[in-house]
Amino acid sequence: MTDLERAVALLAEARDITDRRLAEVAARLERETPGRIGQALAYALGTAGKRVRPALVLAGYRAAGGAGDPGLLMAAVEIIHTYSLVHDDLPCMDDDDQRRGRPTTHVAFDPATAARVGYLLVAVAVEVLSEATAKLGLEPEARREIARRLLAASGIQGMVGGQWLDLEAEGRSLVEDDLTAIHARKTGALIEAACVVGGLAAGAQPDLVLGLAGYGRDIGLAFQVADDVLDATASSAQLGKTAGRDVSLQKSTYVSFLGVAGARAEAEHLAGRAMGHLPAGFGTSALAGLAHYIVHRQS
Ligand code: GRG
Repeated sequence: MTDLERAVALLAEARDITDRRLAEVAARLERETPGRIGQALAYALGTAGKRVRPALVLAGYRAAGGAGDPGLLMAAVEIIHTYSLVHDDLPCMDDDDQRRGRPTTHVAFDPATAARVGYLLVAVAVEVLSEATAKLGLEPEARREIARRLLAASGIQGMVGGQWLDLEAEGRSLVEDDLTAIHARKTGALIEAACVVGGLAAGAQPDLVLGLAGYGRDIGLAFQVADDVLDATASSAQLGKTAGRDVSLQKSTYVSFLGVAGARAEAEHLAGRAMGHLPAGFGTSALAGLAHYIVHRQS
C-alpha cells in the first residue's frame, strides 16, 4: 500500500467513525432541543464533510501508540470545525449559500437560527470533549492539556482571531507574511490541534507532541494554500460550495500572490517540510499520506 492509499483508507475509517458519533450527538440534541433550533443543530451536524481533522486526530493517536477508540475526541474536533463553517457562511461573514453540496444552515433555516446553532455547538463540543477524555481514561493533567490546546486553537490566538483578521483584510492589499499569519490562525491552528490532541490522548512523549505540532502547523498552512488553489480552479459542483469567492470578496490569497502554479508549489513545499518535524521513527505512512492528500485533494 502506498502512503496515499493508506491515508485514503484512514480518511474513510475516520469518516465512518465521525459520522456515527455525530449522528448520535445530533439525535440527542434534536430530542433535547425542541423545535427549529434542534432541527437546525441536527442539519448542521448531518452534512458530509471530508473529516480531515478527525483523520488527523486518529493518525496522531495511532502514531503515539494509541490502541483505543478516540471517536468522541474526533467528533469534538469536528464539531468545532462545523460551528466555524456555519458562522463563516453567515451573511455577516462570507455570505455563502452552499456548503458541502447543500444549502448553508442560515439558508435552510435563517441567520438568527444559524448564529444560535454555532454558539450552541461550541458548548456541545466541550461537552463531547469532556466525555471523550473521561472515556479514554486519561489522567486529569492530560485531560486539561487536551482541552487547553483545542480551545486555545479555536479562540483569539487561533481560529476566531484568524477569521477576524481575514474579515478586516477584505478589499485591502496584504503582504505575504500577513496572509501567512491569517491562514496559520484561521485554518492552521485547529489542524495543528487535531494532530496534537490525538497524540496527547495516547500519552505521546514531549518530543512527539512537539513534532506533531510542527507537522500540523505546516500541513494546516498547506491545507489553506490548497484551499485557495481550489477556490480559483475548481467548480462549485466539485467543491460543494461556491467557487471563486476569494475574487468576489476581493481577498488576498496565495493564488493572488504566487499564481496557481506558485501556490501549488508552496503547498507541496509545506507538506514536505511537515514530515521533517516528526521525530525519527514517527513519520508514519499515514501521516505522510495525509500530508500528500491535503495538497492534492480535489475538493
Ligand atoms: C467571531 C470573527 C469570528 C469568527 C468565528 C467563523 C469562524 C469563527 C472561523 C472561520 C474559520 C474557517 C471557516 C476557516 C476556513 C477553514 C477551511 C479551509 C474550511 C474548509 O474545510 P474543509 O475543506 O471542509 O475540511 P469540509 O466541508 O470537508 O469539512
